[in-house]
Amino acid sequence: MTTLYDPLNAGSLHLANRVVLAPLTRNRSPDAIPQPITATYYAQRATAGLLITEATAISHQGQGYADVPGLYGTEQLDGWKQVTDAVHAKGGTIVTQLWHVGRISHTDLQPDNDAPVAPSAVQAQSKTYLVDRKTGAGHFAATSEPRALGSEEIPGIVHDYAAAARNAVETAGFDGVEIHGANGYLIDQFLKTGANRRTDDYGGSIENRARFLLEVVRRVADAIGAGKVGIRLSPVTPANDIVDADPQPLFEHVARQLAPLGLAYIHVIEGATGGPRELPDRPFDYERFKKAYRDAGGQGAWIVNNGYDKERAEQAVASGHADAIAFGKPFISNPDLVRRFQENAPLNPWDQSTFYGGGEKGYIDYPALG
Ligand code: 8OZ
Repeated sequence: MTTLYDPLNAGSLHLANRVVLAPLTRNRSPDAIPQPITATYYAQRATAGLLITEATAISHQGQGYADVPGLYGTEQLDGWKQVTDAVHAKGGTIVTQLWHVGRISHTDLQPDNDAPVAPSAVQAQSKTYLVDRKTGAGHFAATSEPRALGSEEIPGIVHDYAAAARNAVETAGFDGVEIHGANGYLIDQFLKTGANRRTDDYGGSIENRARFLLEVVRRVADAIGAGKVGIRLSPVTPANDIVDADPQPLFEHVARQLAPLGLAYIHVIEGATGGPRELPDRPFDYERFKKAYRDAGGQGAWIVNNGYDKERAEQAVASGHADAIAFGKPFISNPDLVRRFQENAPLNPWDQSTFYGGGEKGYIDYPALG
């Protein structure tokens, strides 16, 4: 029987075990540059089978929050190289998450203070986080009204994903990338009817709404090799005011199209991101979703996330529900989570007040077992 602590090959990635660090936004990268404490934070967690970094902007236009990192500037890549060197020195495997927020942004964060871009000019009822440069004080702000992307602009954004992937692997030393296709950001906005009102080849039918996602995945795979590429999807999350009228056939189509591409893994958020696993008004059959991928020949690892504890995770791997499990909050407060699981050791509680922004406190000061 396969256990949570067995190794796993996912495309070109070799995981020492099936405990994965979920991507977690921490807002500690001023000017989008990862800091020395960022390297410490990830290196402390290097015993995970796979570390997925916090969401990282592929371009200035892809930025949506204060102090989140990027993959498009020299200093950003230098900062990330310190991170990957520190993780590799400890024998870890690390991929970075490629992020374009689309409409989940604010004019203050955009090039020339322009409107954020989106499939359609539909404002999200959502908040972003800004920092006053003069006082350093942070505050939440409503996301700005976006403008609809012209179809002639789309190839440039697809190119930005591929360029960021190349920067990540060739310059910053990452083992691969995860494409952020979840949580109501740009790719999810194209996928779902609540945000996509387009009448061109990128809107309307399921095939058209999935087109942007598939163009991005193919171009990134061409740039760095499909075996180094994963994708995160969230079929029914309400995060960032996103909704689809009929997610089951949409995601089964996506699964069938992804299957032949030879990706390293598919990473699925089950339910509401960081919230309930079951949403009575948004039913979804995850087994059918996975079956659509496997029946179409998909061989990537199947990683799941959302509210898993040790028992549920061990059970999910033993039963074949998933190949690996991503943990968020427990991994923030337990850098040695794998060892604690294996030894049945108690877990440190997490401090929600230090999740976003700040410095070392609540970031690199959670104790490991002696
Ligand atoms: C929390 C705060 C800001 C961004 C996501 C990248 O939900 C995020 C995020 C989470 O995927």
